[in-house]
Amino acid sequence: MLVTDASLHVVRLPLVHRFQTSSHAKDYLEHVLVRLVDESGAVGWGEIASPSHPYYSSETVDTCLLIAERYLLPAVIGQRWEHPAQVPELWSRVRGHQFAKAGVDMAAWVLWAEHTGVPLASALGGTRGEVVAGVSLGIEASVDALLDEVRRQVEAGYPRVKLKIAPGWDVEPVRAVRAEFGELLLHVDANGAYGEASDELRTLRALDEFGLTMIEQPFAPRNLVAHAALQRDIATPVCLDESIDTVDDLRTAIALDAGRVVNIKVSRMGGLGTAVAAHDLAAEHGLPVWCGGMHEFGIGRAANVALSSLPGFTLPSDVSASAKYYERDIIRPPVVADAGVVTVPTGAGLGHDVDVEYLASATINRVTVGSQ
Ligand code: OSB
Ligand code: MG
Repeated sequence: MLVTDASLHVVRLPLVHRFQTSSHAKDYLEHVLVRLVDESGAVGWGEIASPSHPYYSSETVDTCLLIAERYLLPAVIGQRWEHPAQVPELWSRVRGHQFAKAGVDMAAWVLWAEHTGVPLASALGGTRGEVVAGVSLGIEASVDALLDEVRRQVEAGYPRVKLKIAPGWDVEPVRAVRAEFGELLLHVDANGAYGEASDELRTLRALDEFGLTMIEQPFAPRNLVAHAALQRDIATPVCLDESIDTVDDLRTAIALDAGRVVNIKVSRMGGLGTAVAAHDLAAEHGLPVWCGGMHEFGIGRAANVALSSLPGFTLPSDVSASAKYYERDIIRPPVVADAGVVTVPTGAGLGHDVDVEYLASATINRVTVGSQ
């Protein structure tokens, strides 16, 4: 394939429910959509799902736009490739910037899968026709408000709920949710908000008694040693998210036994090819994985569904229906979940159409890169 033209579209969608994590709160999200056009005029879309602020990773919408425009797209345009796994080699000199890379990589996979006539899931090695979705709930104003939200999601059929925690919002909400929902698959995600002071370690150890499926990213991303020490102390699996940007990070985490579950996020790992490689490595070591989300719009969400169809994704993924986040999504049909189960599309490529008219109306900035 030969990409001749590309554009970057900053799209803003309002969230149906305000989302608060240990670091920030959001009412709307802006993601950068990547449109690649090949010499025959075929189009492939990808999504850069970076948050606007550098609180989850060091990237932002602005840095992604800059890196994609100045380095990634110029590296791809005019270069012939046979398979999307070759595309990251074109920008191998660019260090880091995983979110920006992930969106361009995804567009290349979608372009190739559509051109070749295979579903994205099969192109990635997916084997499952359905994937199980879980929901991720932010920090709420009160325990009662959280219980209402959990009830709403359980009634919608989701079999797994993840709760964001932070110092001061941890044991009490978890105890309350566990008391009302004894059987629910429940896990917590701290986004690195805990330190190694003895009171914070005590709190994390106290979470061991609630039968959680995992405690996700309690400590700072590079602090693998603290994760390994906590994992030695508790029976609940520690899950790594922000700590794993590359397959090498995963090898290090496995060597240190720093976690017994891996959250594989396409965005954080720089693309679909790396996510598949991480899945394969985890499977070799018997580590269960699940696909994490970044509140993706439909394009990134559909790619997460495709990835989650690989056999090692044995835990529910963050691929809840578009409607949990957005009144109207930019793909048709939107991603839908039936009793917490999402059907993997069987059509070529993404398996959804991009709603270009709605996308245009929600676009706040557009940059063109290419030969014309
Ligand atoms: O840590 O998984 C996270 C959203 C933004 C930043 C970090 C995270 C999240 C989520 C989103 O939990 C879950 C989803 O997309 O459904
Ligand atoms: Mg997380």
